[in-house]
Amino acid sequence: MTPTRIPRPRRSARWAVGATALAAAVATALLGGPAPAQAAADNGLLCDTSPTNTFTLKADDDYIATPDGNSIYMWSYANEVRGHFQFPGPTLCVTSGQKVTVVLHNTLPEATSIVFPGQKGVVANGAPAQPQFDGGGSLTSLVQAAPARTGTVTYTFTAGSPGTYLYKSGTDVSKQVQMGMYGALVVRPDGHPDRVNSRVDSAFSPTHEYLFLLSELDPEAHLAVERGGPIDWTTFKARYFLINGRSMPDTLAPNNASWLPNQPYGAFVHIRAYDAATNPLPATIRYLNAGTVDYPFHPHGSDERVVNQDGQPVQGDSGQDLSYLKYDIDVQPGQSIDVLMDWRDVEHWNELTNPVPTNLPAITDQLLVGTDTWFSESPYLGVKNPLPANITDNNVCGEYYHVAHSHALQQATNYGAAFGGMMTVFRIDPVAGCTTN
Ligand SMILES: [Cu+2]
Repeated sequence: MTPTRIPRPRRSARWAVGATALAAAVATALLGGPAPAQAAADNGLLCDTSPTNTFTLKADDDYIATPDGNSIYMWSYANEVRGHFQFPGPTLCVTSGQKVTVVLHNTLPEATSIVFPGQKGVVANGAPAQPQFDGGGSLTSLVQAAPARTGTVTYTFTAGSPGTYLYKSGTDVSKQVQMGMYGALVVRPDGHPDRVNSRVDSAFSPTHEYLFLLSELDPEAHLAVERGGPIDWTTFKARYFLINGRSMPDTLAPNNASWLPNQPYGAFVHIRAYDAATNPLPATIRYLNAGTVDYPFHPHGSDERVVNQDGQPVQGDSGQDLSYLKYDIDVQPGQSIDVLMDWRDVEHWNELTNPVPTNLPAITDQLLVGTDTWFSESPYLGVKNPLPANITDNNVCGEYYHVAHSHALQQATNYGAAFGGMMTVFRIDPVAGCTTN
């Protein structure tokens, strides 16, 4: 289907009017316009794979868009097979125990490199990957680099313990990582791509796998680099907060949205309520922090089960399950946290509360759109009440929506305007599914 452009706020005031407007904007973004809500293929983790586990990345520059109309100069990676710049870099999916080759072609005006934190025995151009120094003994790079403009370096390693990892620049790290030089590496258990790690109880629904690669940027730093100058770190202040390279509401747009050509990865989560018979497997969300501060991420309405951290299962010495339910997923710089998430107790809700009476609020609490009264009261997972006349109903099949965002609310902004930034939406379809889309 052809994606519909999500309406964008043109001025911050639209985002400063509180939760009602946010809910309206979310619903409009998800359901407004002629296109139906997103199909499963439009969201979830997109993997770059290779039958030989060989990836060729081009370090390059281009621009990204922010929801408030800004255009920001970036450095990042293109998968040279596709040949298109993207931010963040391609998500590389490999299998634990297999040899991985990453060829880096540099087109940037300075040397660059890739480090693979968490991977052991990395080889660069045939030699052990190790820090590089100039003739005076000063560190020039954490690992062998590709020289400026036309350089190439080849890294190989054996994919380690299953989980989620960063790959990122190891050269002039503060600058180049701020400029966008990072991506995710997903290592899958051998023979069980449908598990987070080697444990049977880490199984997830393969069509409900999500990556939340969290980061932030200061456009002034990017402007300085665009003009060929240094970054003034004394005045650095992050203004945009990103999931997979996008800020809310762009996080809701589908993967490969045509209007975000350099930001192919969405962050909209679309699941179905747990049902032992028809939907027994949870979704998985892979949280990964490419920034320099903590991101206390939390979904609304449901805990998530932490099963893997920094590429290691959450278990005891004898293999006993130590996974735990958590509401706030506090992701620290460089850290990865893999969780399982499902939506439970729906049967209970159905018995006791469905259908929820639909009572119109006072006119002053209604959002007026054109000549319609636009009213978004949720039908509460499954049973829709008839709405009064002249009401625009944007709910498709009784599905439920929740925001999920950084609980550090300054990170839920776009250049200071709330709400935006590191925020997305979870959509939960009723147990019976949603035949409308
Ligand atoms: Cu919240």
